Formats: sequence, structure tokens, C-alpha cells
Amino acid sequence: MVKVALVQPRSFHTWEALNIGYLTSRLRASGYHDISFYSGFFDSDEEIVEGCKRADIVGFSCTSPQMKHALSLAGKIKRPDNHVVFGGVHPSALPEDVLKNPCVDAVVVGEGEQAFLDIVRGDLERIVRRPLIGSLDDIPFPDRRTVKQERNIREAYRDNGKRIAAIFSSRGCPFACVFCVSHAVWARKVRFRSAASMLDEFEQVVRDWEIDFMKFSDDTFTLSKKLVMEFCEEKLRRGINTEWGCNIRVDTTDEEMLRIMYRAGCREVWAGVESGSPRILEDMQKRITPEQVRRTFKVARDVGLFRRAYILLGMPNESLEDIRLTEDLVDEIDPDMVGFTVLAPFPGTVFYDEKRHRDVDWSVVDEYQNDMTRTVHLTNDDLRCEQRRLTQKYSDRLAFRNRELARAHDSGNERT
Ligand code: B12
Repeated sequence: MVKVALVQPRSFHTWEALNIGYLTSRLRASGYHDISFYSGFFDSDEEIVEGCKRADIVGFSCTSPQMKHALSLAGKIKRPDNHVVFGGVHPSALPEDVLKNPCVDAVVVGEGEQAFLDIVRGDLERIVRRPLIGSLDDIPFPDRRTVKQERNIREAYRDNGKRIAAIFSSRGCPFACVFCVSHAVWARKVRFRSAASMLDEFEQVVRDWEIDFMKFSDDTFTLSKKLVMEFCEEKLRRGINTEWGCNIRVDTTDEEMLRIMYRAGCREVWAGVESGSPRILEDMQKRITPEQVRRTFKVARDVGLFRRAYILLGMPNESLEDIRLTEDLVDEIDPDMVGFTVLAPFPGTVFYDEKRHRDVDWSVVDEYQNDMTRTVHLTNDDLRCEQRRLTQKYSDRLAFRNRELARAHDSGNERT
């Protein structure tokens, strides 16, 4: 029997490795059960290397910040008789580059379920791409036991006093915001699950893991009004009371939708506001207006929802005046939580330039801090200064990572 090990390398966050859970549930459904899982957050390098030594196939799931750790582990694990596979956002964006590492045998580009099953069955291609699965309802629910979800729930409970889990209702995004890398995995095609399938998983996760709050982690939950309405009506009909939150876009959400979402237990909405400057929003290809932001934040407050705003500084043409417009907009919409990130030229964004960024150590690049980004009008120091000023101004409602960084700055230790 083939022995498989899967690794979620270290990053600044811990979250349940649902991507790996999707791969392992597909393997189990096809009769492969000798699967182990390691997380760089919870397991030491020694435990991971030791555990992976017995595997015939070792898979690493990587965003850009996770690549360094993954390559260092793979270097210790690679043997002539095992097969080391890299998948996820970063390998999907730069497959040839990742394959240059002698410890990497194969890269999966895009959706992984079928590709990884084929590899486990013996496919030895170097770059493995498979067509997107037709219906998401055909994919087995992610295997939360193998990825040891309980460890993540415990961490979430420590930070928030709630047992929290994540779930996906869709794959892909039809928009083309220049700072986003989602398309590297999913192209621009969106596929949705049915409301019944989402709720079957929702119910199962709440029951099996005693969850108090569910996070829809899709790029945007509110792309299809019809589906959102169906989901909410069916959730009410089934009497599932667990509260939840989701990412929304201010242009695909209206009052009727937000009201039924609230009735169906939605308590938090998280929206990409990005900028208060119409010219910067246009540069971002975000396709929203400050007016839509104002309207949606007002309606969401009237409905009773907790509203989180994501703000992005550092677009190439951004000036202090644009940042003032953003600040005015944040003042006006008065979000309950706000995060101020700085554009990071991650591989897969239009800002990634092979010559300039090939040797960047992505493990220290975060959307909240990086020392590369500057604009035509503002140096990297100016941007950090503005970010710090805004962070101080809204210190009573900061997102988790802004809070962490503000604390590190106060103690003179910014790179924690
Ligand atoms: C949810 C999410 C998070 C959540 C995850 C928590 C949760 N579950 O609630 C949190 C908030 C923790 C998070 C954090 C960050 N995120 Co994030 N996040 C996402 C998001 C929206 C979805 C990721 C996801 O789980 N998708 C669903 C799963 C099923 O898809 P998947 O991971 O791609 O996996 C499939 C394939 O890639 C493949 N696959 C994956 N791994 C493997 C491994 C093997 C061996 C194989 C064969 C296949 C395979 O098969 C899977 C199933 O088909 C994406 C956007 C997107 N749509 O991808 C951004 C995204 C991944 N995040 C991004 C970033 C930048 C970050 C941060 C660095 C932000 C920051 N603070 O600066 C951090 C740190 C992340 C890290 N690990 O380093 C970028 C990554 C860019 C890059 N080049 O790496 C993305 C693409 C968004 C963007 N800006 O473009 N994120």
C-alpha cells in the first residue's frame, strides 16, 4: 500500500489545512488510507522529517510565505526512492521555478484532488494539471480528522473564546483585482456548491466538532444572490442556529440579502474596501465605488452585523492625498474592525517581477509589512509611517495581525 504524508509548512497563521483535507478525503474515497499529516505550526521540524521518512509520496501545500520552510524540510526528506510533490498557490503561480529545486519531483498546478490521486496511482509527470472538477458537490467533504482540526479549534478558542471552523461554498472569483493571486489556482472560473451540500457539511462540522462560529473562507460568499437566499432559507428551515461570518463584496450585496443573512445567523461580514480614492480603486481594477462602500456599511450596521473593512495601502500611484481619502471613508463608514495592509508583490499578482523578486525571502513578507513596496509619491518608510498612524488612530478596532504588529512595534521588535 502506498504511504502518503502531507505537510502544511509554517506561516504566521495557523488554520485548518482544509486544502490538504480535500486531497486526503479524495484519496480515502479511492481506497488509500495510509496517510499522515504534519503542520509546521504544531509539529517540530524533527517530527515532520522523521514522520515523512517512511512515506513513498510526500506533498507540501504552499503559499509564498510557506515556501522557504517547505523547501528546507523537503531537502531533508528527499531520497531517490520517494516522490516529493508541491501544490498550492505559490507552486501554481511559478511551477517551473519551484521545479528547479532538486528536492522537488513534481508540481501540481491548480485544483489538486484529481491530480494528486493520479500521482498516488503512479503518475510521474513533472507538472501535473487536471481540468477543474465539473460539480463541486461531487467532491467529498474535507477530511478534518486527518488534518487534526481539533488543534486549530483549540488555538481559535484560546484567542477568541469560541470554537471556530472554516468552510467553503465556492471556488474561484470572476473579478481581476490586480493584488490577488486566486486566479493562479482557479483561473477566473467560479463554481458554487449547492445550498444543500453546504448545509450538509455545515451541520456535520457543527455536530462533530462542537463549533460555535463558522467562517465562510471563500474569496466572496455573496456572488450569487439566489444561492445566498437559498442557503439562508434552508438553514432556517433546518433549524441550524450556529452563527457565521463571510467575505462580501459591497457591489454584490443588498439590503434584502443582508437581512436574511442576519436572520439565518450571520453576525459578521468582511469587505474589501481597499481605498477611498476612486482613481486608486480603478488602478486596482476593484470595480467598486466609495458610494457602494458607504451604502453597504450603513445597511449592514442597520441590520446589526459586525463589519470588518480590509484596507490596502501602497498602489503604485498612491499619494498622501489618496490615503487621506481612504481615512475619510474609514471615518465615515466607522467599521467595527479594520485592517491596514500594504501591497505585497506576491508571485501571481501583476506586481511580481521575476528579475526583481526572484530571490525575495517570502517567509518574511506579509500583507501587513514588507520593506519593498513604495509608490511614485511615497517611500516604503512613508507607507509604513502612514500605516502606523492609521493603526494608532483605530487602535480600538484593529484586525488581529495589525494588533500583533503594533504590539511588536511598541516593544521595539517589529519582525516577530
Ligand atoms: C482563506 C484564506 C486564508 C485564511 C485561511 C484560513 C481559513 N481556512 O479560514 C487565512 C486568513 C489564514 C489566510 C492567511 C494568509 N493569506 Co490567504 N487566502 C485565503 C484564500 C481566500 C482561500 C485559500 C483556501 O483555503 N482555498 C481553498 C483551498 C481548497 O484551495 P487551495 O488552498 O488553493 O488548495 C487547492 C489547490 O491549490 C491544491 N493544493 C493545495 N495544496 C496542495 C498540496 C499538494 C501536495 C497538492 C498536490 C495540491 C495542493 O489542491 C487544493 C484542492 O483543490 C486565498 C485566496 C484563494 N482563493 O486561494 C488567500 C490566499 C491564499 N492568501 C494569501 C495570502 C497572501 C495570505 C497571507 C500571507 C496574508 C498576510 N497576512 O499577509 C496569510 C498567510 C498565509 C500563509 N499560509 O502563508 C494569498 C497567497 C498569495 C501567494 N502568492 O502566496 C491568497 C492567494 C490571496 C491573495 N492575496 O491573492 N488566508
